[in-house]
Amino acid sequence: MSDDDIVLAELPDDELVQQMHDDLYDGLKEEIEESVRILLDRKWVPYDVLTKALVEGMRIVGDDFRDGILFVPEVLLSANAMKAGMSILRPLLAETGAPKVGKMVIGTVKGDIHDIGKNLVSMMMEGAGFEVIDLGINNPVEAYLEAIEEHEPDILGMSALLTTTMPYMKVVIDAMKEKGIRDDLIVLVGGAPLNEEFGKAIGADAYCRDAAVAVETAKQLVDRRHNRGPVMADA
Ligand code: B1M
Repeated sequence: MSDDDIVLAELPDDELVQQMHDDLYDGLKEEIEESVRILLDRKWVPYDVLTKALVEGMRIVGDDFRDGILFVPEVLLSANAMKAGMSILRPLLAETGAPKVGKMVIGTVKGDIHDIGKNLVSMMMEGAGFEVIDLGINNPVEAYLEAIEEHEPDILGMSALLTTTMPYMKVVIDAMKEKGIRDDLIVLVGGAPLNEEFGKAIGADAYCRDAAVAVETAKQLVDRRHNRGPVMADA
């Protein structure tokens, strides 16, 4: 059977998810949108559609990009298909009647245009009840500082996917220190080439391996801050 003959709605769940990995690989935006809707109609929870179908599919794309099997134009198509799927899930993941638990400004650093992971973190944070101000990609230090001043967030999140752009996170943190505002907020960093050691070395509060860890870490650190109370003077 050729790909044209496949009726997505007739595939059982496991084959449909497999087909989504293939469609993501081939950058087939409309097929991805249709499959996301089918899984939702079958009562899949949005988080499972996101992680099992989309993120896993993008992991396969990433491996073949690394190995020189896929190239930038193809990966761009995959990224577009991924984003189309994510945009259906976004409102569902953000659907929470809970009061806002905190505010986060997030952006990808200067020189870096990768935004899928950052968008995922934004979606999951919104879903967990945070208000998120997303600065997009390629952000110079000034953009972060202006957003901090304007929005007074509890958290600053930075994303970098390139070994050449990750050091820029330190530029931002150092600028915050210079302005005397570093300790006013929690700084979380993430992105595939980072690790915990790097996060510590640049003076971030935490490195977040993935979006779920970002949510957990954000909740814990915001809680800790709120419970800290006023600092008592020595009696
Ligand atoms: Co690029 N790219 N890319 N790319 N790309 C990588 C990152 C690379 C690892 C591929 C490879 O060679 N294996 C490699 C970097 C090598 C390195 O520096 N170590 C690379 C390269 C080299 C490049 C170019 C230089 C290629 C070229 O032009 N020759 C170029 C650079 C452009 C630039 O930024 N200036 C480039 C371009 C592109 C595309 C435009 C084609 C496209 C981006 C499209 C887009 O984002 N809109 C693209 C893509 C898609 C990738 C891969 C294949 C996939 C990234 C992705 O979306 N992953 C990637 C390979 C890989 O990572 N395996 C690759 C899925 C996403 C869900 O995961 O982003 O890791 P991730 O996010 C996770 C966590 O990291 C974490 O949570 C997220 C969700 O769980 N996280 C955070 C991320 N940000 C966070 C922020 C937080 C917390 C957690 O704040 C609190």
